[in-house]
Amino acid sequence: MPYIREIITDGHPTLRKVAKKVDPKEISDPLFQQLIDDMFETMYAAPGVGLAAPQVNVSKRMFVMDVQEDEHEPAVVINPKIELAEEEVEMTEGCLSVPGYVGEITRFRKVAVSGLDRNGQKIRLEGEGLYAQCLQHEIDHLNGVLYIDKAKNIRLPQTEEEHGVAEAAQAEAI
Ligand code: GNR
Ligand code: NI
Repeated sequence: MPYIREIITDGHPTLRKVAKKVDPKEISDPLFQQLIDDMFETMYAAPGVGLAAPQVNVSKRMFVMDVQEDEHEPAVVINPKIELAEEEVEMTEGCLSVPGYVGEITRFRKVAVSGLDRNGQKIRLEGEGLYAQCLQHEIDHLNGVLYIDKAKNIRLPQTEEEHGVAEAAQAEAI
């Protein structure tokens, strides 16, 4: 059974490490499959639209996400690599590991990411807007980077929409 894991916050050293590549042979390990299930459970409980393994104190290059926008499916991405990045735009961002705050960050409007899924099969995800923003945010976590390192005007949320971002809910759903 999946369980909710503790999400570590800024100041915990694991968030600052460069996470280790996952050996594809490890993906079929029941403990690794359990980690994936637990990460979904933890992300939905938060609630959040993405969660990277370092946020549950596991320094491995994998994340889960579920951005219900443009009919995107929930995804697990192991050993992700950015294959395409187009057009820089400013976006409002929050993070479950920096609870309560939002900031403005420059992200690519559109990205494509390759990696492996939970069956070890090659996948390629492509999207725009919040979906692209989330992919970039999660890959940053795998490199020990938090959005507050790059963002400006980090603040307590001022509007309902910003509250939505800070609570890591999808801004559009507010
Ligand atoms: O749930 C989340 N929402 C969010 C909103 C705007 C930009 C990035 C994100 S990711 C965040 C969950 C999280 O901290 N993932 O690492
Ligand atoms: Ni985050």
